[in-house]
Amino acid sequence: MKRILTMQDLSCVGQCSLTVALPILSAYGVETCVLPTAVLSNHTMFNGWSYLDLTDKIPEIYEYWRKNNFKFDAFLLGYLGKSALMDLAERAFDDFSADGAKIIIDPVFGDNGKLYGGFDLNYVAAMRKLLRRADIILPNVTEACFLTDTPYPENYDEDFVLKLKNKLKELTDAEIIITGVEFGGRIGEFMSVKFLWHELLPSKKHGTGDIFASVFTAHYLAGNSLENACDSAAEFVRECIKQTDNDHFYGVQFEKILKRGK
Ligand code: PXL
Repeated sequence: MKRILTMQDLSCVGQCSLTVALPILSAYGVETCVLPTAVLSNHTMFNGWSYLDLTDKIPEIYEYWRKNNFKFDAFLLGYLGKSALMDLAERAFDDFSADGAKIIIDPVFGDNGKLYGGFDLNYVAAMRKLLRRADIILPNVTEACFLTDTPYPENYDEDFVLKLKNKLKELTDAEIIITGVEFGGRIGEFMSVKFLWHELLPSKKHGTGDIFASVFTAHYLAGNSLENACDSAAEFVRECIKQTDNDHFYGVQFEKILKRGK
């Protein structure tokens, strides 16, 4: 059984980050250890939020992990929240990696051409540096644009995404999977040298990137190819969106899909 450490915020309400990664990875049979970077009253797409920053507590957590010689087969990073956490993430990779441990980073700082509330360009710069350590990165188009200093276009095409990927290649040797690529009435991921297209649903929902990353990681750790892991994750997200009640505005009801056995 694989053991993963997932490092992201704990939003008390909002179906994202840890409240998504923990149930999903566990349901797929991955022993899931968590490192909450902050506790928020709710995610930042609601009307205001409280933010308990746990950055200063992490060195003490590491002390006990070192004492107990904990090692992880993989790391999944999502929303970290503060630039200072990037160094702590690197320390975790240095000190707690089992042999051949995989580092999967979803940079999580923006969408629709904009940074999420609470983020700035210093955070983007720190993330750019952290990505050098990754085996796989999962930026959406907005994040890929910020990371590569590329203006976010209203509309784009195949050629634009290819160029974006080539610019990301200059930042990291990781496998690059650009998520939420959307043009020509289709949505998908750009991976290696090709697009993986899926049915484009009329509604967009919050938190689907975190679900994608969790399901992708579970499939990848189970030994599936990157392409199959992407397809399975996209299929899972699509089902979540389809099964989510129309008036459920702040996330998707992924629990319905987990309950029925994925
Ligand atoms: O789904 C990404 C995410 C994670 N965590 C928090 C967020 C968001 C997106 O807004 O606010 C706290």
